[in-house]
Amino acid sequence: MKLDQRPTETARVLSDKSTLLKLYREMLLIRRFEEKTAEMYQMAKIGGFCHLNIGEEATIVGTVSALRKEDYVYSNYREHGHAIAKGVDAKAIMAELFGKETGTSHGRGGSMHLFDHDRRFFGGYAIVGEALPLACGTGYAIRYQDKPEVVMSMFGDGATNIGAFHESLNVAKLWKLPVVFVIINNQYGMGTAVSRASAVTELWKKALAYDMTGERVDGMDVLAVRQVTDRLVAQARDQHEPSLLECVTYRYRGHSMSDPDTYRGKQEVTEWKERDSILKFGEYLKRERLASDRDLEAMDVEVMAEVDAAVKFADESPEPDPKDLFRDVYADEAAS
Ligand SMILES: Cc1ncc(C[n+]2csc(CCOP(=O)(O)OP(=O)(O)O)c2C)c(N)n1
Ligand SMILES: [Mg+2]
Repeated sequence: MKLDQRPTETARVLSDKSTLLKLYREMLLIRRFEEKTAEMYQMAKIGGFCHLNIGEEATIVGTVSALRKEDYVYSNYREHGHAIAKGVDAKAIMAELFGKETGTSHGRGGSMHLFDHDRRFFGGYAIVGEALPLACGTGYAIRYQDKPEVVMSMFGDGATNIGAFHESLNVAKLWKLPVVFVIINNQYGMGTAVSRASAVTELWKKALAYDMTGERVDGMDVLAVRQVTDRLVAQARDQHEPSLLECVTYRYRGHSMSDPDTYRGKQEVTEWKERDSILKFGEYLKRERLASDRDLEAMDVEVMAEVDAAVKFADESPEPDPKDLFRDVYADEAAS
């Protein structure tokens, strides 16, 4: 499809009832999954670091839903929702958080290292900015093999101050790599506000240094996010032009499960929650007569059952066998 036909295509997609309800359901699934994850963490079913996506659902679903099955996603350590949006099974994600053999990484990775080759969800990385050069590598492979595929690289505002971010944008533009770089600007990197860490607070402007398309969107509005992402994905696929998209959003909880969250005012958190993306999108669906209160409640019950089933599966799954401790350490062993 030609690039100039895309806006019409997007408009059609965004007025299609089943697509809209699917977007809502995915946002709800991420919310309920993360709430349950917090509960399981507090019950010590999950150990180690654990970062939640609560508040960022519209950004995640608006961006990832614009991709095709054969496209790739590289994420960071706050990635449970990104994996769900890319179609990774909630059961396998919960099992990974529980450290079980049935998890996406056979219980070896945990919360920060989800990975699903078949779904082309390529991690899950603990180091800030670590995955951007890897996304470029995959972008390079796509160009080299002349495939109609796209890579989405997702990271936080804090990552835009890391050297690898700049190196990646430079090489992506120079080599015309089909990569959409997505900044999830949730206003903070751990306890540090964006304005205290970045000389430029409108982060999309960092694209200008590399003569790259830069966009900023309200990351609490799933349809706005999807609309702009559709355009950038088409640009990457059809013209091999990379881009930088800044989604302005918020995380309602602390940086991780162990963050007492003392660096920001309660009022600020309340104000963002009043703009909650799921609430607002639900109101939109009702206003447009695409769903009733009862429809949305029924969907919530269904989603919660899916999350409960994921917990049951994780709970009942076996621990990894100690004899397999060294399996998958080297690539040739993984292949055998
Ligand atoms: C290179 C590196 N430096 C520091 C850290 C410690 N660290 C972990 S998360 C984080 C904050 C990053 O914030 P941001 O990129 O905005 O993502 P968010 O957590 O807000 O989603 C920091 C500094 C790290 N993991 N890697
Ligand atoms: Mg951040």
